[in-house]
Amino acid sequence: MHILFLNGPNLNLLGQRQPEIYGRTTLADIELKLREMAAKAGVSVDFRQSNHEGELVTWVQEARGNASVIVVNAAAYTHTSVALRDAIAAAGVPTIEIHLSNIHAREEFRHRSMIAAVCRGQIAGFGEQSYYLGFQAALQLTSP
Ligand code: CA2
Repeated sequence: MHILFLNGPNLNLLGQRQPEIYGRTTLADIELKLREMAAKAGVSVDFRQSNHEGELVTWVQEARGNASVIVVNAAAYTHTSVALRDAIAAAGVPTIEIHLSNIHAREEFRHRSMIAAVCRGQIAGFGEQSYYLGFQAALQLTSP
């Protein structure tokens, strides 16, 4: 079983800017912890970040036949990207949407997710734990 984690724009700044909103943990810290969890569970993970919408779309396309589940924090593209939504819908790979913050408790423009309707579910508001809950959900989706 292979789980693909995708991270959208500016998440490379995690832990370095705006800690009052997004915490002090870096994306590298989260990746390390996920790799430990994956090793214990006997699954493989790929963990990627891009500031470019097209690159994220390409990675979703390439997941078809290669990943069992996608866990995605699309960051700002969550609220804008029809391209990402179409790619997720076309890939046919079960996809879990995650967010560090509770997007529904923030500015109105963050309440709408363009990708929610083509994802299996959404986890939002638990800080870095959203990633670990996303991992657990991915395991559940593929267990018989
Ligand atoms: O809560 C989340 O995980 C978000 O996906 C994060 C996005 C935001 O646009 C979404 O509405 C919700 C922002 C990611 C940028 O992360 C930063 C981290 C540190 C410093 C600056 C940006």
